[in-house]
Amino acid sequence: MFMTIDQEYVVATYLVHGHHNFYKKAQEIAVGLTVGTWTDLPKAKKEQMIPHLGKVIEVKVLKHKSDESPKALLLIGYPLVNMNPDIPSILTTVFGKLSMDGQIKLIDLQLPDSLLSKFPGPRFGIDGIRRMIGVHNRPLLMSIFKQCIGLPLHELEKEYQNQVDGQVDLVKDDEIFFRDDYAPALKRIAAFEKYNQQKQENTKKRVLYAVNLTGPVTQLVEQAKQLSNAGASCLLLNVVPYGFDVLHRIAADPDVNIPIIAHPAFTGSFYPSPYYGLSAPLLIGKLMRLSGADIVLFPSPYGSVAMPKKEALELANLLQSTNSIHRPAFPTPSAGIHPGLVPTIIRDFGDNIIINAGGGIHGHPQGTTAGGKAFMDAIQATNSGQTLAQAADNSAELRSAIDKWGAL
Ligand code: 1AE
Repeated sequence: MFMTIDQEYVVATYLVHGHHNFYKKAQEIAVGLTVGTWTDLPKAKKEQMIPHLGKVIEVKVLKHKSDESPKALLLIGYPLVNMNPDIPSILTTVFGKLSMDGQIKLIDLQLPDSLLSKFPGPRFGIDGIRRMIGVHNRPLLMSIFKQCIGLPLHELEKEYQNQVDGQVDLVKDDEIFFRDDYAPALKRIAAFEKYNQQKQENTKKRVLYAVNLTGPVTQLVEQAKQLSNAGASCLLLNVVPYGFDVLHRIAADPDVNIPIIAHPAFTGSFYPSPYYGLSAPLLIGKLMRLSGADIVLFPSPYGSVAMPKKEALELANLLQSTNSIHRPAFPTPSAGIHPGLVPTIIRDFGDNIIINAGGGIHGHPQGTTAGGKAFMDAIQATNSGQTLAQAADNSAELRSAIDKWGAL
């Protein structure tokens, strides 16, 4: 769809609605977001500005129905010399003021390799996380703490054990767990990692616990180092509220030697409109991986907070695809996931994913541990070519889950 990237430019693709002269609009963007004005400049100033001037690469007018407004894709190149190698300067250059200029949506960004290589990308990625956990031949299973706030450590510890006993591979804090006064992060890490070690002796599988990273942004890198030094096995970050650059700096820090899970909190403020904001594949796929997320959550096409399937698949592909610069990150389709959805998720996204559930584990009729087991039985069955109905004949936990939530 897109032309080959020019080494000297960041190329932004926009979807624009409602203009009568898309070529003029493209030219205004290319000049307006780089050197400001062109035709009025004296000759000497023009020469000085040439390296900084944006250029229109392509204008593709799209077909539209008679009752719709005209639309087009505009591809604009922005000189690398105008930006720093960080997401804030790139986003402000290509979509700062422009994001407020009528019906325009940023669909994609193509960065040349020279710029891509200045971003950390995932430190562990899919292979690194599989090696840490010791599971290579099936999707991983992650459980979300669904009740955290206000609970004392001993109750969370019990809840943690219930999840791990259900055979899950990872357990993550809920993203809203900020006020952990009764069970501070360092104490949770100590208690949960101790249980992980006990379990590992029997199962030979390591479970990762993702602790929610919170606090003032100026302290988050230090905080991440402290949690990592204290034995945390994984970090959870609400990337968009804190900022992509926070993820970048944590992922790039050699002292934070643990994987990072990116939560998509707040991204719904940007991607759902066809007219405004950023596309979900760019925001939750490309930018998260670039900035250093090893695991990226996003709404699946089937659950309670659904994302259109085409976008979810494109997003997952941007995380998983191999390139010579950054490791692949784990796609984690989430929200409203229950065991009956497992075959569909694996059919659509493949098995290099993490299946992630909160309510679909804790809401199991026989409790959290049975909830985890029902998922794992569904995963194992799908992986070995069995239907859920066949597997449920040998798994009371899976049978109960299907009776409660059905199967897609
Ligand atoms: C897309 C984010 C999903 C999430 O954060 C979450 O907590 C899901 O919970 P359940 O599985 O829908 O209960």
